[in-house]
Amino acid sequence: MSRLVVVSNRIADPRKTAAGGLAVALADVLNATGGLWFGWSGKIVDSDADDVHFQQAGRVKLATIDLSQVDHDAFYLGYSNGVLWPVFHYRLDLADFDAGYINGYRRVNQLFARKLLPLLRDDDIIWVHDYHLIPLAAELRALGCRQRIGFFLHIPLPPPLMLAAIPGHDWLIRALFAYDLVGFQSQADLSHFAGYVETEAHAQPVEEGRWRAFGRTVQAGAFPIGIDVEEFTELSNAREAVEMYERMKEEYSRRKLLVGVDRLDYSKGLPQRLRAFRELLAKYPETRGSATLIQIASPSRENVSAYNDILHELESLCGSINGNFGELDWMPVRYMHRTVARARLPGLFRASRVALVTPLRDGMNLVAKEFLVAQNPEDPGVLVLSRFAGAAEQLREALLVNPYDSESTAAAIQLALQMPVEERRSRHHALMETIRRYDVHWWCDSFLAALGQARAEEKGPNWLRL
Ligand code: ADQ
Repeated sequence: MSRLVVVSNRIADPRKTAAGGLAVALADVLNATGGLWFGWSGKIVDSDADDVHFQQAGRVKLATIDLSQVDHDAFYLGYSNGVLWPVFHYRLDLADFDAGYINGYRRVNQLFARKLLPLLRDDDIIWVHDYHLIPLAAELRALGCRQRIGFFLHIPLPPPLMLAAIPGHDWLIRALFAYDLVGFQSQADLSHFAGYVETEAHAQPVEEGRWRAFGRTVQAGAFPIGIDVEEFTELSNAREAVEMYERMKEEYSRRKLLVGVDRLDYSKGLPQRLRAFRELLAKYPETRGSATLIQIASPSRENVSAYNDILHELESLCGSINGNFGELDWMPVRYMHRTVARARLPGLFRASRVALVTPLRDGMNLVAKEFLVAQNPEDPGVLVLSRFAGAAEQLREALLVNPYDSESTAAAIQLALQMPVEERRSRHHALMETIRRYDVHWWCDSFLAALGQARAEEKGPNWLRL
């Protein structure tokens, strides 16, 4: 069995619960093959970053490099989170196309390639993750790397014309052709890829899921990411989650709880969600005094300016809803700008009648799946899910909403609050079948199986030019 090498911007010690489902899932296959996980250490150093730091986590070797301040600012804050993140989430208005960022982005990808190459063995299989590292395979190939390399994009891919707004978009997409397999979260993303390469790069579809352009052929497919159902079920039954559940049930015994758990990010549709909740209170008076929304938004990328704007907008919306609708003995919204320990999340989910997962755009959204797994199947809560989350392609029995439309979202929330237990059970049952079938192990196995079969093609050095 070939050794698996995973490359991502950040890495996690797979043995720790806080690492979450993805790290746990990758740990299984990394462990089985005595694998290597390579990424940024999270440290910024004064001088040029040179050393690779090693750590052993069970059978898995963790290898990290540091970044200089200049590289970090251009690569991470500038290009990855100031250009790719907003554009890929359809927010051209928030993108900062400062020309310098792309050079930093390329420089750090070259650094990753230079530092990774000597650690590779001939029969390794390399799996690169996410938008920070799109050109990594091209940089590795330029150094002579011949191993099989797959790429998975965790965030959405926007429609062709929106992609075309990125200066250097042709270079970026061309870089994807250095991979043997490119995976997306949804059919929508895959169709945007096909649309882009066929219209902008005049690619020829060679056969199902394969395109030829730039003198290269690449395979692409949709591999919707799942969660580790067993791990999350165990977490739900563990002491911390049970205590959390009991505490919430006692505290809110007279109310119906609605829950939102997100990173604080403009893609998550938080202001729109609060406006829909305000609409619910205004339009359905019976919800006043009885419905409480707990919104947790964990701090994220605080040194990117668009994130501060959303923070202030949220605080002001919560304040005005509580000010206008609150009573001495009832606060409609409880908003917390912090992270909840992963071990307590399932307790919060289980105590909630409704989850509001209403991003404006999301690659997948794992909170939607975690909420469902945490429910009591006999008396489950209802998922209100944005049709613009990748998860909506799979979770058809959720109440799908358009988060831009606060009136219809409010109506869906009201439906969720009133839904009889039989309907809640049957929807939950159907959703759980999908979540179990397409769990994170299915995702991992099917991606790696497809990568194993993807016809590797000679990609000689120097075919990628900026
Ligand atoms: P994220 O944008 O971070 O991930 P998401 O999938 O919702 O989004 O969450 C990932 C994990 O973070 C989940 O396990 C969730 O429980 C946890 N989490 C989120 N908010 C939290 C909070 N406030 N406190 C504690 N834990 C929190 C990116 C893409 C997604 C895609 C994932 C995986 O943007 O679309 O689903 O990668 O591919």
